[in-house]
Amino acid sequence: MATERTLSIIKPDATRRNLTGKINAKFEDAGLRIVAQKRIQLTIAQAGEFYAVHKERPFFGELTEFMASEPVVVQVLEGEGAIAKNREVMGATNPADAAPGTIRAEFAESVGENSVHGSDAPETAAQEIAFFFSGLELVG
Ligand code: IDP
Repeated sequence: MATERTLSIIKPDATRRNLTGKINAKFEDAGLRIVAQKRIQLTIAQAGEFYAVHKERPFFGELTEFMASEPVVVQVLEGEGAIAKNREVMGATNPADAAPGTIRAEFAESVGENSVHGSDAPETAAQEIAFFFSGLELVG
């Protein structure tokens, strides 16, 4: 399997509860390397641009307000099959359905406030990484 990069976001519910280190340990234990990371405060407009694919969904307003409610940690994870591996470590969108030991099973508060975002495919990973990071910020 090829080495890939994926975009991860530690969401406001998790940064608020000081869970960045515990979540990063899950990534590193799974063999994912954090090759870029920064803490930022999104505006509602920026959150809307990032989640544009969901703009017709009923939860769009709630989602963008949540993502802009407190700082997030955006990061690039690298590893063999990193996109799928990260989705595995994250667990299902709804923490009630997430497998034991996954980030969402252990930390997520609800289907909306679910602690982490992870890209779902190579094309979206490339777009989402470019949304937050310049090439100079990626140190492999
Ligand atoms: P994913 O984050 O597991 O890829 P998506 O279906 O792409 O899940 O949804 C993006 C994000 O939108 C979720 O992580 C969650 O924060 C939010 N979301 C999804 N479904 C709901 C819902 O039914 N109510 C509120 N927020 C939701």
